[in-house]
Amino acid sequence: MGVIKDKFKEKADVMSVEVKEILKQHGDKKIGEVFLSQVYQGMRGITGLVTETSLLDAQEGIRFRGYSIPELQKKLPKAPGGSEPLPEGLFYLMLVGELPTDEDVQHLTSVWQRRSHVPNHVFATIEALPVTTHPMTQFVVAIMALQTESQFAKKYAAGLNKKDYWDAVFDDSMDLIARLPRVAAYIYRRKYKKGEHIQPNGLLDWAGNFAHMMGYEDDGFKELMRLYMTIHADHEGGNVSAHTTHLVGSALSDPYLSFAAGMNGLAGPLHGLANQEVIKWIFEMREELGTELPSKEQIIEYVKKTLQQGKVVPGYGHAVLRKTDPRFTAQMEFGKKHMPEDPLVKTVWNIYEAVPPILQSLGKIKNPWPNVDAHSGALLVHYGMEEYEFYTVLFGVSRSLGVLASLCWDRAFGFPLERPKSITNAQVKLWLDGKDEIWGE
Ligand code: CMX
Repeated sequence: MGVIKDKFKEKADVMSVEVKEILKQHGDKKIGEVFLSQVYQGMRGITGLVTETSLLDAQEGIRFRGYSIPELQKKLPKAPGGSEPLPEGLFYLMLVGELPTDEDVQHLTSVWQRRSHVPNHVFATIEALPVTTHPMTQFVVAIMALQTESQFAKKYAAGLNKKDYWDAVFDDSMDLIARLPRVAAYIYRRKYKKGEHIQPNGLLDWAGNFAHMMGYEDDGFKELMRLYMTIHADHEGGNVSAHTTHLVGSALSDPYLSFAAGMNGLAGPLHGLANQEVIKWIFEMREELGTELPSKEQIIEYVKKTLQQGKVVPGYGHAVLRKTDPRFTAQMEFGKKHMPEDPLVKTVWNIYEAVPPILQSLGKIKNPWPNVDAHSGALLVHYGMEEYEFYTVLFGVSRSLGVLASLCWDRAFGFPLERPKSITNAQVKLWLDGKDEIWGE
Protein backbone atom coordinates (compact mmCIF):
# COMPACT_ATOMS: atom_id res chain seq x y z
CA MET A 1 0.00 0.00 0.00
CA GLY A 2 1.05 3.64 -0.48
CA VAL A 3 2.09 5.87 2.41
CA ILE A 4 -1.14 7.90 2.50
CA LYS A 5 -3.32 4.86 2.08
CA ASP A 6 -1.56 3.13 4.98
CA LYS A 7 -2.06 6.18 7.13
CA PHE A 8 -5.73 6.44 6.18
CA LYS A 9 -6.29 2.74 6.93
CA GLU A 10 -4.63 3.09 10.31
CA LYS A 11 -6.90 6.05 11.23
CA ALA A 12 -10.01 4.48 9.71
CA ASP A 13 -9.57 1.25 11.68
CA VAL A 14 -9.45 3.18 14.95
CA MET A 15 -12.33 5.50 14.04
CA SER A 16 -14.57 2.68 12.80
CA VAL A 17 -14.28 0.94 16.17
CA GLU A 18 -15.06 4.24 17.92
CA VAL A 19 -18.14 4.81 15.75
CA LYS A 20 -19.43 1.28 16.41
CA GLU A 21 -18.96 1.87 20.15
CA ILE A 22 -20.74 5.27 20.01
CA LEU A 23 -23.65 3.65 18.20
CA LYS A 24 -23.79 0.74 20.63
CA GLN A 25 -23.75 2.97 23.71
CA HIS A 26 -25.70 6.00 22.49
CA GLY A 27 -27.55 5.03 19.32
CA ASP A 28 -30.95 5.66 20.93
CA LYS A 29 -30.16 9.24 22.09
CA LYS A 30 -32.18 12.04 20.47
CA ILE A 31 -30.08 14.54 18.50
CA GLY A 32 -32.84 17.07 17.80
CA GLU A 33 -36.44 17.77 16.92
CA VAL A 34 -37.90 18.09 13.45
CA PHE A 35 -40.49 20.75 12.67
CA LEU A 36 -43.01 20.49 9.87
CA SER A 37 -41.57 23.69 8.37
CA GLN A 38 -38.18 21.98 8.04
CA VAL A 39 -39.75 19.04 6.24
CA TYR A 40 -41.26 21.45 3.69
CA GLN A 41 -38.37 23.90 3.49
CA GLY A 42 -35.19 22.21 2.40
CA MET A 43 -34.53 20.29 5.66
CA ARG A 44 -32.62 23.30 7.03
CA GLY A 45 -31.05 22.64 10.41
CA ILE A 46 -31.91 18.92 10.55
CA THR A 47 -28.77 17.07 11.61
CA GLY A 48 -28.81 13.93 9.51
CA LEU A 49 -25.28 13.24 8.33
CA VAL A 50 -21.80 12.53 9.65
CA THR A 51 -19.03 14.18 7.60
CA GLU A 52 -15.48 14.00 8.94
CA THR A 53 -13.67 16.49 6.74
CA SER A 54 -15.07 19.86 7.85
CA LEU A 55 -17.64 21.54 10.08
CA LEU A 56 -19.57 24.75 9.39
CA ASP A 57 -20.40 27.19 12.15
CA ALA A 58 -23.11 29.70 11.26
CA GLN A 59 -21.20 32.59 12.87
CA GLU A 60 -17.55 31.63 12.36
CA GLY A 61 -17.70 29.86 9.01
CA ILE A 62 -15.92 26.75 7.90
CA ARG A 63 -13.31 24.82 9.88
CA PHE A 64 -11.44 21.98 8.23
CA ARG A 65 -10.67 19.37 10.89
CA GLY A 66 -10.86 22.18 13.42
CA TYR A 67 -8.71 24.70 11.51
CA SER A 68 -10.09 28.00 10.19
CA ILE A 69 -8.96 29.37 6.81
CA PRO A 70 -6.52 31.96 8.33
CA GLU A 71 -5.03 29.17 10.47
CA LEU A 72 -4.59 26.96 7.43
CA GLN A 73 -2.94 29.83 5.55
CA LYS A 74 -0.33 29.86 8.32
CA LYS A 75 0.01 26.15 9.00
CA LEU A 76 -0.23 24.31 5.67
CA PRO A 77 2.88 23.85 3.49
CA LYS A 78 3.45 26.37 0.67
CA ALA A 79 4.99 26.22 -2.79
CA PRO A 80 8.61 27.47 -2.92
CA GLY A 81 8.46 31.27 -2.67
CA GLY A 82 4.67 31.19 -2.22
CA SER A 83 2.52 32.28 0.69
CA GLU A 84 -0.80 30.53 0.01
CA PRO A 85 -1.48 26.98 1.23
CA LEU A 86 -1.06 24.05 -1.13
CA PRO A 87 -4.40 22.24 -1.61
CA GLU A 88 -2.53 18.94 -1.39
CA GLY A 89 -2.01 19.83 2.28
CA LEU A 90 -5.69 20.45 2.87
CA PHE A 91 -6.58 17.14 1.23
CA TYR A 92 -4.10 15.36 3.49
CA LEU A 93 -5.60 17.09 6.53
CA MET A 94 -9.17 16.24 5.51
CA LEU A 95 -8.30 12.64 4.71
CA VAL A 96 -6.13 11.65 7.67
CA GLY A 97 -7.00 14.35 10.19
CA GLU A 98 -3.42 15.55 10.76
CA LEU A 99 -1.51 18.56 9.50
CA PRO A 100 0.92 17.38 6.83
CA THR A 101 4.67 18.02 6.70
CA ASP A 102 6.35 19.48 3.59
CA GLU A 103 7.38 15.92 2.66
CA ASP A 104 3.80 14.62 2.97
CA VAL A 105 2.64 17.32 0.58
CA GLN A 106 5.48 16.75 -1.90
CA HIS A 107 4.64 13.07 -1.84
CA LEU A 108 0.98 13.77 -2.59
CA THR A 109 1.96 16.10 -5.46
CA SER A 110 4.07 13.36 -7.03
CA VAL A 111 1.39 10.68 -6.46
CA TRP A 112 -1.17 12.86 -8.26
CA GLN A 113 1.32 13.61 -11.06
CA ARG A 114 1.79 9.86 -11.52
CA ARG A 115 -1.93 9.15 -11.54
CA SER A 116 -2.93 12.00 -13.85
CA HIS A 117 -3.08 10.13 -17.17
CA VAL A 118 -6.36 10.76 -19.00
CA PRO A 119 -7.29 8.18 -21.67
CA ASN A 120 -7.81 9.48 -25.21
CA HIS A 121 -11.47 8.48 -25.35
CA VAL A 122 -12.20 11.10 -22.67
CA PHE A 123 -10.85 13.89 -24.87
CA ALA A 124 -12.69 12.39 -27.86
CA THR A 125 -15.92 12.43 -25.82
CA ILE A 126 -15.44 16.10 -24.98
CA GLU A 127 -14.73 16.82 -28.66
CA ALA A 128 -18.02 15.15 -29.62
CA LEU A 129 -19.93 17.94 -27.86
CA PRO A 130 -20.60 21.24 -29.59
CA VAL A 131 -17.95 23.73 -28.48
CA THR A 132 -20.79 26.00 -27.35
CA THR A 133 -21.76 23.44 -24.65
CA HIS A 134 -21.55 24.94 -21.16
CA PRO A 135 -18.19 24.06 -19.54
CA MET A 136 -19.95 22.40 -16.58
CA THR A 137 -21.80 20.08 -18.97
CA GLN A 138 -18.51 19.26 -20.72
CA PHE A 139 -16.92 18.66 -17.30
CA VAL A 140 -19.62 16.26 -16.14
CA VAL A 141 -19.65 14.40 -19.47
CA ALA A 142 -15.85 14.04 -19.23
CA ILE A 143 -16.08 12.66 -15.68
CA MET A 144 -18.65 10.15 -16.89
CA ALA A 145 -16.34 9.18 -19.78
CA LEU A 146 -13.56 8.64 -17.22
CA GLN A 147 -15.77 6.16 -15.37
CA THR A 148 -14.39 3.39 -17.63
CA GLU A 149 -11.32 3.62 -15.38
CA SER A 150 -13.12 2.88 -12.12
CA GLN A 151 -11.32 0.27 -10.02
CA PHE A 152 -14.29 0.07 -7.69
CA ALA A 153 -16.73 -0.78 -10.49
CA LYS A 154 -14.40 -3.47 -11.89
CA LYS A 155 -13.61 -5.00 -8.53
CA TYR A 156 -17.25 -4.93 -7.42
CA ALA A 157 -18.29 -6.72 -10.62
CA ALA A 158 -15.64 -9.35 -9.98
CA GLY A 159 -16.85 -9.80 -6.38
CA LEU A 160 -15.56 -7.44 -3.71
CA ASN A 161 -15.65 -8.07 0.03
CA LYS A 162 -17.48 -5.29 1.93
CA LYS A 163 -14.38 -4.78 4.06
CA ASP A 164 -12.42 -3.75 0.97
CA TYR A 165 -14.84 -1.18 -0.49
CA TRP A 166 -12.86 1.70 0.99
CA ASP A 167 -9.66 0.52 -0.71
CA ALA A 168 -11.03 0.71 -4.25
CA VAL A 169 -12.89 3.96 -3.47
CA PHE A 170 -9.61 5.39 -2.20
CA ASP A 171 -7.80 4.49 -5.44
CA ASP A 172 -10.59 5.88 -7.63
CA SER A 173 -10.67 9.08 -5.59
CA MET A 174 -6.93 9.63 -5.91
CA ASP A 175 -7.03 8.91 -9.66
CA LEU A 176 -9.98 11.21 -10.22
CA ILE A 177 -8.48 14.12 -8.25
CA ALA A 178 -5.23 13.68 -10.16
CA ARG A 179 -7.02 13.71 -13.52
CA LEU A 180 -9.50 16.55 -13.03
CA PRO A 181 -7.10 19.48 -13.68
CA ARG A 182 -6.11 17.92 -17.04
CA VAL A 183 -9.74 17.45 -18.02
CA ALA A 184 -10.76 20.94 -16.87
CA ALA A 185 -7.79 22.62 -18.57
CA TYR A 186 -8.60 20.72 -21.76
CA ILE A 187 -12.17 22.05 -21.70
CA TYR A 188 -10.91 25.60 -21.07
CA ARG A 189 -8.37 25.55 -23.93
CA ARG A 190 -10.84 23.84 -26.24
CA LYS A 191 -13.62 26.33 -25.66
CA TYR A 192 -11.70 29.57 -25.28
CA LYS A 193 -8.17 29.13 -26.69
CA LYS A 194 -8.80 27.60 -30.13
CA GLY A 195 -8.02 24.08 -28.89
CA GLU A 196 -4.33 24.94 -28.39
CA HIS A 197 -3.60 22.58 -25.52
CA ILE A 198 -0.71 22.78 -23.07
CA GLN A 199 1.13 19.74 -21.74
CA PRO A 200 1.40 19.30 -17.95
CA ASN A 201 4.56 20.45 -16.17
CA GLY A 202 5.79 17.62 -13.93
CA LEU A 203 7.72 20.04 -11.73
CA LEU A 204 4.67 21.97 -10.56
CA ASP A 205 2.24 21.36 -7.70
CA TRP A 206 -1.36 20.29 -8.43
CA ALA A 207 -2.88 23.81 -8.52
CA GLY A 208 0.20 25.44 -10.10
CA ASN A 209 0.17 22.84 -12.86
CA PHE A 210 -3.56 23.40 -13.36
CA ALA A 211 -2.89 27.14 -13.86
CA HIS A 212 -0.07 26.27 -16.27
CA MET A 213 -2.25 23.88 -18.33
CA MET A 214 -4.93 26.56 -18.63
CA GLY A 215 -2.24 28.91 -19.98
CA TYR A 216 -1.61 31.15 -16.94
CA GLU A 217 2.09 31.44 -16.07
CA ASP A 218 1.83 34.48 -13.80
CA ASP A 219 3.03 33.58 -10.28
CA GLY A 220 0.15 35.63 -8.84
CA PHE A 221 -2.40 33.51 -10.71
CA LYS A 222 -0.72 30.30 -9.52
CA GLU A 223 -0.93 31.59 -5.95
CA LEU A 224 -4.59 32.47 -6.52
CA MET A 225 -5.26 28.93 -7.79
CA ARG A 226 -3.65 27.47 -4.64
CA LEU A 227 -5.85 29.64 -2.42
CA TYR A 228 -8.93 29.07 -4.61
CA MET A 229 -8.49 25.28 -4.66
CA THR A 230 -8.05 25.32 -0.86
CA ILE A 231 -11.01 27.46 0.16
CA HIS A 232 -13.57 25.88 -2.21
CA ALA A 233 -12.69 22.30 -1.26
CA ASP A 234 -15.30 21.52 1.37
CA HIS A 235 -18.20 23.05 3.30
CA GLU A 236 -19.33 20.18 5.55
CA GLY A 237 -21.75 17.51 4.33
CA GLY A 238 -25.17 19.05 3.72
CA ASN A 239 -24.48 21.37 0.76
CA VAL A 240 -25.83 20.15 -2.58
CA SER A 241 -22.54 18.98 -4.15
CA ALA A 242 -21.25 17.22 -1.02
CA HIS A 243 -24.58 15.72 -0.09
CA THR A 244 -25.26 14.48 -3.62
CA THR A 245 -21.84 12.84 -3.90
CA HIS A 246 -22.41 11.17 -0.53
CA LEU A 247 -25.98 10.10 -1.37
CA VAL A 248 -25.12 8.59 -4.76
CA GLY A 249 -22.05 6.93 -3.23
CA SER A 250 -24.29 5.30 -0.63
CA ALA A 251 -25.82 3.20 -3.43
CA LEU A 252 -22.24 1.96 -4.03
CA SER A 253 -22.11 3.90 -7.26
CA ASP A 254 -18.37 4.35 -7.83
CA PRO A 255 -16.57 7.66 -7.16
CA TYR A 256 -16.79 8.75 -10.82
CA LEU A 257 -20.59 8.33 -10.87
CA SER A 258 -20.96 9.87 -7.43
CA PHE A 259 -18.77 12.89 -8.12
CA ALA A 260 -20.40 13.53 -11.52
CA ALA A 261 -23.76 13.62 -9.73
CA GLY A 262 -22.38 16.10 -7.20
CA MET A 263 -21.08 18.28 -10.03
CA ASN A 264 -24.54 18.40 -11.60
CA GLY A 265 -25.70 19.92 -8.32
CA LEU A 266 -22.79 22.36 -8.23
CA ALA A 267 -23.89 23.56 -11.69
CA GLY A 268 -27.08 25.10 -10.22
CA PRO A 269 -27.22 28.93 -9.88
CA LEU A 270 -28.15 28.80 -6.20
CA HIS A 271 -24.98 26.75 -5.53
CA GLY A 272 -21.67 26.80 -7.45
CA LEU A 273 -22.92 28.47 -10.62
CA ALA A 274 -23.45 31.61 -8.52
CA ASN A 275 -19.78 32.44 -9.16
CA GLN A 276 -20.48 32.97 -12.88
CA GLU A 277 -23.73 34.76 -12.08
CA VAL A 278 -21.92 37.30 -9.90
CA ILE A 279 -19.53 38.43 -12.63
CA LYS A 280 -22.22 38.32 -15.30
CA TRP A 281 -24.38 40.53 -13.07
CA ILE A 282 -21.51 42.99 -12.45
CA PHE A 283 -20.58 43.11 -16.16
CA GLU A 284 -24.23 43.83 -17.02
CA MET A 285 -24.37 46.55 -14.38
CA ARG A 286 -21.20 48.19 -15.74
CA GLU A 287 -22.54 47.97 -19.29
CA GLU A 288 -25.89 49.49 -18.34
CA LEU A 289 -24.33 52.29 -16.31
CA GLY A 290 -21.54 52.89 -18.80
CA THR A 291 -18.82 52.95 -16.15
CA GLU A 292 -16.01 50.67 -14.94
CA LEU A 293 -16.43 51.82 -11.36
CA PRO A 294 -20.09 52.43 -10.43
CA SER A 295 -20.68 54.64 -7.39
CA LYS A 296 -22.29 53.24 -4.23
CA GLU A 297 -25.53 55.07 -5.10
CA GLN A 298 -25.57 53.53 -8.58
CA ILE A 299 -24.97 50.07 -7.10
CA ILE A 300 -27.83 50.54 -4.63
CA GLU A 301 -30.21 51.44 -7.45
CA TYR A 302 -29.06 48.46 -9.52
CA VAL A 303 -29.51 46.05 -6.59
CA LYS A 304 -33.04 47.37 -6.00
CA LYS A 305 -33.82 46.87 -9.67
CA THR A 306 -32.53 43.28 -9.54
CA LEU A 307 -34.79 42.55 -6.57
CA GLN A 308 -37.79 44.23 -8.22
CA GLN A 309 -37.32 41.89 -11.18
CA GLY A 310 -37.80 38.96 -8.80
CA LYS A 311 -34.16 37.86 -9.07
CA VAL A 312 -31.66 37.02 -6.35
CA VAL A 313 -28.54 39.12 -5.78
CA PRO A 314 -25.91 36.51 -6.69
CA GLY A 315 -23.14 35.88 -4.19
CA TYR A 316 -25.23 36.98 -1.20
CA GLY A 317 -27.03 34.84 1.35
CA HIS A 318 -26.42 31.35 2.63
CA ALA A 319 -28.44 28.41 3.90
CA VAL A 320 -26.28 28.02 7.03
CA LEU A 321 -23.89 30.99 7.40
CA ARG A 322 -25.14 34.09 9.23
CA LYS A 323 -22.02 36.28 8.86
CA THR A 324 -19.64 37.29 6.07
CA ASP A 325 -18.18 34.08 4.66
CA PRO A 326 -14.50 33.74 5.71
CA ARG A 327 -13.86 32.44 2.20
CA PHE A 328 -15.00 35.88 0.95
CA THR A 329 -12.69 37.56 3.47
CA ALA A 330 -9.70 35.41 2.44
CA GLN A 331 -10.21 36.48 -1.16
CA MET A 332 -10.64 40.12 -0.11
CA GLU A 333 -7.27 39.91 1.67
CA PHE A 334 -5.73 38.43 -1.46
CA GLY A 335 -7.17 41.33 -3.46
CA LYS A 336 -5.81 43.92 -1.02
CA LYS A 337 -2.37 42.35 -1.26
CA HIS A 338 -2.14 41.79 -5.00
CA MET A 339 -4.52 44.23 -6.77
CA PRO A 340 -5.91 46.91 -4.45
CA GLU A 341 -6.54 49.35 -7.30
CA ASP A 342 -8.30 46.97 -9.69
CA PRO A 343 -11.67 48.61 -10.56
CA LEU A 344 -13.58 45.32 -10.69
CA VAL A 345 -12.19 44.19 -7.34
CA LYS A 346 -13.04 47.61 -5.90
CA THR A 347 -16.57 47.22 -7.28
CA VAL A 348 -16.91 43.90 -5.42
CA TRP A 349 -15.90 45.75 -2.23
CA ASN A 350 -18.37 48.58 -2.95
CA ILE A 351 -21.12 46.00 -3.50
CA TYR A 352 -20.17 44.52 -0.11
CA GLU A 353 -20.91 47.91 1.47
CA ALA A 354 -24.13 48.47 -0.48
CA VAL A 355 -25.94 45.12 -0.52
CA PRO A 356 -26.30 43.87 3.10
CA PRO A 357 -28.45 46.80 4.37
CA ILE A 358 -30.78 46.45 1.37
CA LEU A 359 -31.21 42.70 1.83
CA GLN A 360 -31.63 43.21 5.57
CA SER A 361 -34.38 45.78 4.96
CA LEU A 362 -36.45 43.16 3.10
CA GLY A 363 -36.94 41.43 6.43
CA LYS A 364 -37.05 37.89 5.06
CA ILE A 365 -33.43 37.08 4.21
CA LYS A 366 -31.71 35.17 6.98
CA ASN A 367 -28.20 36.09 5.87
CA PRO A 368 -27.57 39.37 4.01
CA TRP A 369 -23.80 38.82 3.87
CA PRO A 370 -21.60 37.73 0.96
CA ASN A 371 -20.65 34.12 0.33
CA VAL A 372 -17.57 32.66 -1.40
CA ASP A 373 -18.95 33.33 -4.89
CA ALA A 374 -19.29 37.10 -4.42
CA HIS A 375 -15.54 37.60 -4.77
CA SER A 376 -13.89 34.84 -6.77
CA GLY A 377 -14.63 36.06 -10.31
CA ALA A 378 -13.12 39.52 -9.88
CA LEU A 379 -9.76 38.02 -8.89
CA LEU A 380 -9.80 35.72 -11.92
CA VAL A 381 -10.67 38.58 -14.29
CA HIS A 382 -7.70 40.54 -12.91
CA TYR A 383 -5.37 37.88 -14.31
CA GLY A 384 -7.20 37.77 -17.63
CA MET A 385 -9.67 34.92 -17.07
CA GLU A 386 -12.84 36.67 -18.18
CA GLU A 387 -14.66 33.58 -19.44
CA TYR A 388 -17.05 33.42 -16.52
CA GLU A 389 -18.97 30.36 -17.72
CA PHE A 390 -15.84 28.40 -16.81
CA TYR A 391 -15.71 29.50 -13.17
CA THR A 392 -17.90 26.73 -11.77
CA VAL A 393 -15.51 24.16 -13.26
CA LEU A 394 -12.74 25.66 -11.11
CA PHE A 395 -15.04 25.33 -8.08
CA GLY A 396 -15.73 21.72 -9.10
CA VAL A 397 -12.07 20.73 -9.39
CA SER A 398 -11.52 22.08 -5.89
CA ARG A 399 -14.69 20.48 -4.47
CA SER A 400 -13.38 17.05 -5.50
CA LEU A 401 -10.88 17.26 -2.61
CA GLY A 402 -13.50 17.43 0.12
CA VAL A 403 -16.25 15.25 -1.26
CA LEU A 404 -13.92 12.45 -2.35
CA ALA A 405 -12.03 12.46 0.97
CA SER A 406 -15.47 12.15 2.58
CA LEU A 407 -16.45 9.32 0.26
CA CYS A 408 -13.38 7.36 1.42
CA TRP A 409 -14.57 7.83 5.01
CA ASP A 410 -18.15 6.82 4.10
CA ARG A 411 -16.92 3.46 2.83
CA ALA A 412 -14.38 3.01 5.63
CA PHE A 413 -17.21 3.49 8.16
CA GLY A 414 -19.42 1.12 6.18
CA PHE A 415 -22.23 3.69 6.06
CA PRO A 416 -25.40 2.14 4.60
CA LEU A 417 -27.64 3.19 1.74
CA GLU A 418 -29.09 6.63 2.48
CA ARG A 419 -32.85 6.60 2.48
CA PRO A 420 -34.75 9.27 4.42
CA LYS A 421 -38.52 9.07 4.77
CA SER A 422 -40.81 11.29 2.71
CA ILE A 423 -44.49 11.99 3.23
CA THR A 424 -47.43 13.21 1.15
CA ASN A 425 -49.51 16.35 1.72
CA ALA A 426 -52.52 14.09 2.29
CA GLN A 427 -50.67 12.35 5.11
CA VAL A 428 -49.65 15.70 6.62
CA LYS A 429 -53.34 16.74 6.66
CA LEU A 430 -54.39 13.45 8.29
CA TRP A 431 -51.68 13.92 10.92
CA LEU A 432 -52.76 17.54 11.54
CA ASP A 433 -56.36 16.33 11.99
CA GLY A 434 -55.14 13.75 14.50
CA LYS A 435 -56.29 10.92 12.22
CA ASP A 436 -52.89 9.38 11.51
CA GLU A 437 -49.94 9.16 13.84
CA ILE A 438 -48.00 6.58 11.89
CA TRP A 439 -45.21 8.22 9.90
CA GLY A 440 -42.58 5.54 9.60
CA GLU A 441 -42.63 2.42 7.49
N1 CMX B 1 -31.08 37.90 -3.08
C1 CMX B 1 -32.44 38.00 -3.06
N2 CMX B 1 -33.22 37.23 -2.28
C2 CMX B 1 -32.60 36.34 -1.48
C3 CMX B 1 -31.21 36.20 -1.43
C4 CMX B 1 -30.45 37.01 -2.29
N3 CMX B 1 -29.12 36.91 -2.35
N4 CMX B 1 -30.92 35.24 -0.53
C5 CMX B 1 -32.08 34.79 -0.03
N5 CMX B 1 -33.09 35.45 -0.61
C6 CMX B 1 -34.54 35.23 -0.41
C7 CMX B 1 -34.90 33.80 -0.73
O1 CMX B 1 -35.04 33.62 -2.13
C8 CMX B 1 -36.17 33.61 0.07
O2 CMX B 1 -37.20 34.28 -0.63
P1 CMX B 1 -38.71 33.68 -0.66
O3 CMX B 1 -39.10 33.53 0.78
O4 CMX B 1 -39.48 34.73 -1.39
O5 CMX B 1 -38.63 32.37 -1.38
C9 CMX B 1 -35.87 34.42 1.33
O6 CMX B 1 -34.86 35.37 0.97
C10 CMX B 1 -35.37 33.59 2.50
O7 CMX B 1 -34.24 32.87 2.08
P2 CMX B 1 -33.13 32.39 3.13
O8 CMX B 1 -33.80 31.47 4.10
O9 CMX B 1 -32.42 33.57 3.69
O10 CMX B 1 -32.10 31.64 2.20
P3 CMX B 1 -32.11 30.11 1.75
O11 CMX B 1 -31.44 29.29 2.81
O12 CMX B 1 -33.47 29.66 1.31
O13 CMX B 1 -31.20 30.16 0.44
C11 CMX B 1 -29.34 30.73 -0.90
C12 CMX B 1 -29.81 30.28 0.49
C13 CMX B 1 -27.82 30.69 -0.94
C14 CMX B 1 -29.90 29.75 -1.93
C15 CMX B 1 -29.87 32.15 -1.14
O14 CMX B 1 -29.33 33.04 -0.19
C16 CMX B 1 -29.58 32.67 -2.55
O15 CMX B 1 -30.35 32.39 -3.47
N6 CMX B 1 -28.44 33.43 -2.75
C17 CMX B 1 -28.04 33.89 -4.05
C18 CMX B 1 -27.36 32.76 -4.83
C19 CMX B 1 -25.99 32.42 -4.27
O16 CMX B 1 -25.16 33.29 -4.04
N7 CMX B 1 -25.73 31.12 -4.09
C20 CMX B 1 -24.40 30.65 -3.69
C21 CMX B 1 -24.35 30.06 -2.27
C22 CMX B 1 -22.96 29.55 -1.94
C23 CMX B 1 -22.62 28.32 -2.76
O17 CMX B 1 -23.28 27.27 -2.59
O18 CMX B 1 -21.73 28.38 -3.61
